[in-house]
Amino acid sequence: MTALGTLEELPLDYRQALTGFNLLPLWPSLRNFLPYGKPIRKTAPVLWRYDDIRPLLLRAGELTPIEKAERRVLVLANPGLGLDAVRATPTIYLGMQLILPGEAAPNHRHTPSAIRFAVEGEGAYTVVEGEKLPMARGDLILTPPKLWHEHGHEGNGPVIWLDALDLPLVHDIEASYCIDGESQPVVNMPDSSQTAYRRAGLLPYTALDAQKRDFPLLRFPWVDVRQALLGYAEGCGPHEPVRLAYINPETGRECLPTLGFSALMLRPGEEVDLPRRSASVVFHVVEGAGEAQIDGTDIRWTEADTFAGPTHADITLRNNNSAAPAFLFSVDDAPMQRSLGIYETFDEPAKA
Ligand code: 1HN
Repeated sequence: MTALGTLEELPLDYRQALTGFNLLPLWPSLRNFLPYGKPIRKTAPVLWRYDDIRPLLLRAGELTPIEKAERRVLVLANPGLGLDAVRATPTIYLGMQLILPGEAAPNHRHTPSAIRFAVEGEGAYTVVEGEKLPMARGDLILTPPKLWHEHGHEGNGPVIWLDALDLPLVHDIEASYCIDGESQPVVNMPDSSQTAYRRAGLLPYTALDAQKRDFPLLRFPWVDVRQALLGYAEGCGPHEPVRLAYINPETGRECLPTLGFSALMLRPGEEVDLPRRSASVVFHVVEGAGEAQIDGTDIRWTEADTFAGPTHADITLRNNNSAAPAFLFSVDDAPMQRSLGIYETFDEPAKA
């Protein structure tokens, strides 16, 4: 194989002439853009401990009134990508958001897709397109692209949740913007996860005749997800990962166009090698404590911690408790990779 030519090999006057016309030779940097076999990844395997985040977020509650923040958030930024890049992985934005009793995070809508995953406290809610969605610990709330959403808090004590957005992608393609709106009238309808889409395998009969809806189900209560994992585990083989995908019940596919969500149960004392995937990934600990190895980096996680891994990573997860299961929530960018036709899983661990 011939080595590619370098920039330095080219005469200075030639390079200056190119620059003058906004031109670049491709060959000196071709291998940066097209490495052989596996992408170049700057994303670091990284852990954000809830014990570190929580006091700083509560302090933000004292330092910055909600009116001066709109959303009171600390961003979980991946140091491998540079903190200024404001992303946990190349495509996934993560933040921890605090809302205090009586506060309101005003109504708006925007092009990036978002989700909230409730971490601590009770009494907060999100209203999405007039549907009031309670946020109990572990609940997943979707705020799909361009839909109105606002948050409030009717309980006592701080409420904290994890935000995940496809903001890095939407911003990088210069398509991210938002519109502010008046507070939404709440329509007199219980949230649909408690009514129309109560059980997997059952749909409102009229849904069979209607066009499939993009976002029929906006809240996935953790109590149901946890119970489903425990039930599913009974039918899984000993080495099969106990992992369930959150889906759109009308299409059977992922519930947002860009990001995918799943819940994982690690049986008591279990260690699982996840198949290597082309998607980048984030894990948030709902219950339990254990370890992870991501591309050789060791991570020790406990409840409410969050950790991230790059695309194409070798990931092992271990539950350190030999008596109780551990539960993780996960976000990945598989849906956007699928829509680009590049999503892959690999049978073999990555070669060093
Ligand atoms: C957003 O709309 C929320 O609605 C939270 O709570 C975090 C980060 C970037 C852009 C929009 C929210 C956000 C966000």
